[in-house]
Amino acid sequence: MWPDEFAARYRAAGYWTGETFGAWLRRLAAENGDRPAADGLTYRELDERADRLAAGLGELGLARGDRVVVHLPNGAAFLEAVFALFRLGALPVFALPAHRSSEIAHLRSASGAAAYLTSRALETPWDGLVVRAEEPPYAPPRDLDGPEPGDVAFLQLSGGSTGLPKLIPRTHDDYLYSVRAGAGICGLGPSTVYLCALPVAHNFPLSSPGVLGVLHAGGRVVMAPDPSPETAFALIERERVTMTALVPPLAQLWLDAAARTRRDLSSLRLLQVGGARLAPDVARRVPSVLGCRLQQVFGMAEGLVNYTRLDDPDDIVLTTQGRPASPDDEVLVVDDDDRPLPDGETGHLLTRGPYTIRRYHGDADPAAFTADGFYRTGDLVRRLPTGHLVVEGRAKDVINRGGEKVSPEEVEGHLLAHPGVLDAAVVPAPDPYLGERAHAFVVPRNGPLTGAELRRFLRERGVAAYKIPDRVECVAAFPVTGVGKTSKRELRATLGARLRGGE
Ligand code: J2J
Repeated sequence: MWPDEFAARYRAAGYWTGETFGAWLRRLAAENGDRPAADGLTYRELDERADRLAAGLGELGLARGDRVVVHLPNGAAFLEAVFALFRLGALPVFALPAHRSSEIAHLRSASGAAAYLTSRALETPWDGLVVRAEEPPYAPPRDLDGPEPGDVAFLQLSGGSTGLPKLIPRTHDDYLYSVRAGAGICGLGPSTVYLCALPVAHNFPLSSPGVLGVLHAGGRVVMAPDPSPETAFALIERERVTMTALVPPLAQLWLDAAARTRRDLSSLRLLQVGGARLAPDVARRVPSVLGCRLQQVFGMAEGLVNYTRLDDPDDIVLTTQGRPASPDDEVLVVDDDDRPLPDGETGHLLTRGPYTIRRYHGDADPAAFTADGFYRTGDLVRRLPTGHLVVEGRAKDVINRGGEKVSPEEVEGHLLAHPGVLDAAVVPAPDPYLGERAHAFVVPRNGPLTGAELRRFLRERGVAAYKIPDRVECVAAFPVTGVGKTSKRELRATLGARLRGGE
């Protein structure tokens, strides 16, 4: 993935330490033994279970290099499963709990997965090897060849780039570095108690510094079955949680609920918010209402993660999305012709570094990378002289629905599969709570169509609920650009104007 000279530099700098996830957990178990790791499991138990599950998965025929779709809710079983796969050198392909049959089928075909590791509550149809978390096929541990530190450890789903969701290959070396860097920035230690409220398979709660960062520091992970204030506040009180991570709409929900709760939230020291734009007035309420520090996190599953620092001045924490985790993260802000812009001007964010990919799995979408290996994030940012980035917008065709990324192209494809739909265009509509929601414009083929009917059609096709357009509107025709393409810009403007008109 990285040219030799870069790999050599990242090793020499101590970023890539040559450890695999399997060896890493073994070391943590030796260091932390009977200390609690996650959800009632000690470090040693997690390590032993990963060994026994790896052996059992091996007996079922899984081997190094195989891909396995992992579709599990938050819980210790997720950690057991992925560490078992890491030990085998098989690659987890991370699905989100919200995913349904259409997403699982896409992950399967894009990765060529050999098996599906799931739980009864989430399971979707799969023709082939299915392993359920309720019946883990443990077997006596045995020696396994295992992967190399430079091998791809897993495939993560891209939320960030235009088109159908792509798979992101992350190596043991690069991912462990991003986890260690994040753990240092957030000051994690053995007394850290992290509440995993977001779905653990997502890059943010998994690695920024998230569950893996807390394990690295010898801390304790508490898995929340859902991120509602009711569930989370009870866990914070009972487990004396010190830190958690949320997307902006949840932060808003928690702030509203915290003002009325009887739960004791006083153990909370740090709230990380990221995944989508955080409004400054919501940011401002975090310290006063929750009594803890705020950290903004602007990251992407492709790599680069920016954090505001714990000792940054308040105005930086409230109004920027942080600065890169690594001194060797290279960040360029460029104009439409890839010419670098001075600090303070808004442009396209390009990046490369010791934990940012240089290609997608199967070389999908090569245009997302420059000739010299920078990833085109699709984000429009402005850089301050301090190096902090402010996210100003987006150039890619993605809807960021409160942190959940929706590809309009994917949803349009599903809508076009309906026999009554001649054309479809999905665009973001401003929303005070989610930031954006999805609005589908549809041209019916013959006769009227209702939004309810189309939404039902998408549900029945097995599309995740968060991708189903919040509104569906039938129109006679789409506005077109000079070259005859559907003008999404004009459709977006229509929605914006309506909102301003109070419609
Ligand atoms: C505005 N937009 C943001 C922010 C991400 C940590 C945190 C988040 C993600 C994530 C992650 C944003 N303000 N604070 O992987 O490790 C938008 C950008 C970005 C895209 C990436 C992590 N934080 N975004 O959200 O892969 O548009 O990762 O390119 O899901 O989310 O989405 P994703």
